[in-house]
Amino acid sequence: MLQLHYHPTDASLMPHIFLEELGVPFELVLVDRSRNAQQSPEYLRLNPNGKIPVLVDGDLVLYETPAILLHLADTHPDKQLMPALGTPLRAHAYKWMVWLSNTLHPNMTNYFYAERYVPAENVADFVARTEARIGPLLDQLEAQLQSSGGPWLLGETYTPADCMALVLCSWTRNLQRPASSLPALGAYIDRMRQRPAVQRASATERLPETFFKKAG
Ligand SMILES: N[C@@H](CCC(=O)N[C@@H](CS)C(=O)NCC(=O)O)C(=O)O
Repeated sequence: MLQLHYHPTDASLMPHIFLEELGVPFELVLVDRSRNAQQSPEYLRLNPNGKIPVLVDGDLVLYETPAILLHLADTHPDKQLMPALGTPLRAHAYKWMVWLSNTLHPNMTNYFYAERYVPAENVADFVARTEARIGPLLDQLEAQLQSSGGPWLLGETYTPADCMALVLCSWTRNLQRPASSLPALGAYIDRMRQRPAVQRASATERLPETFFKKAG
C-alpha cells in the first residue's frame, strides 16, 4: 500500500489531500517533529534532506512534493487529475507546481524559520522583508485565478497545483495581508475547503477551523 510520511499542517498535507482526491488506499506514517524524527537515521535514509513528506510506493521512495504529486497523478491516469500529456494546460500545471514549490514555498520557509537564516537581532527585519516579498507572489496567484476564471487555479481543470496552492495560502493566514484577504483567492480557499477530499484530510490531521482562513 502507498505510504505517506507526514506531519500535520506541513507540506505533506498537499499529497495527503491529493491521495484523498484519488480515492485510493494509503497509509499515513507520522514523522514526529516534536522528537525531531525527520533527522533520525531511519528517516534520513528515506530523505537525506530531513524534510517531510516522503512517499513510499513499493520499492520506490520519493521525496519532493511536486514529484510525489506528479507520480501519483501518473500512476492513476484513470482519475484524470492532470491534463493530457503535451498540452499547453499540462505545461501550465507543471509551471505552477514548480513555481509554488520553488518560489512561494521557500519564502514561506524563510518567514517561519527566519532564525535559521539570520542572527537573532536581524530576525524581525528579515521577517518583514520576507513578508514584503510574499505579497506580490500572492498577487500573482490572485491574477492567475482571475484570468483562469476558476473555479480552480488552471480554470475548469482541477490539478495537484490546487493542493499546493491551498496549503501554501493557508500558511499565510497570520500575515498582515493573507491570501484569504484577496478577492479571488479568498473565494478559492472557501471552494477548496468544501471539497470532500480537503475535509477528509483536515479531519485526519485534526486541523482547526482557522487553519485555512483566520477567523473574523
Ligand atoms: N522541497 C521540499 C520541502 C519540504 C519541507 O519544507 N518540509 C518541511 C515541513 S513544511 C519540513 O520537513 N521541515 C522540517 C525541518 O526543516 O526540520 C518538498 O517540496 O517536499
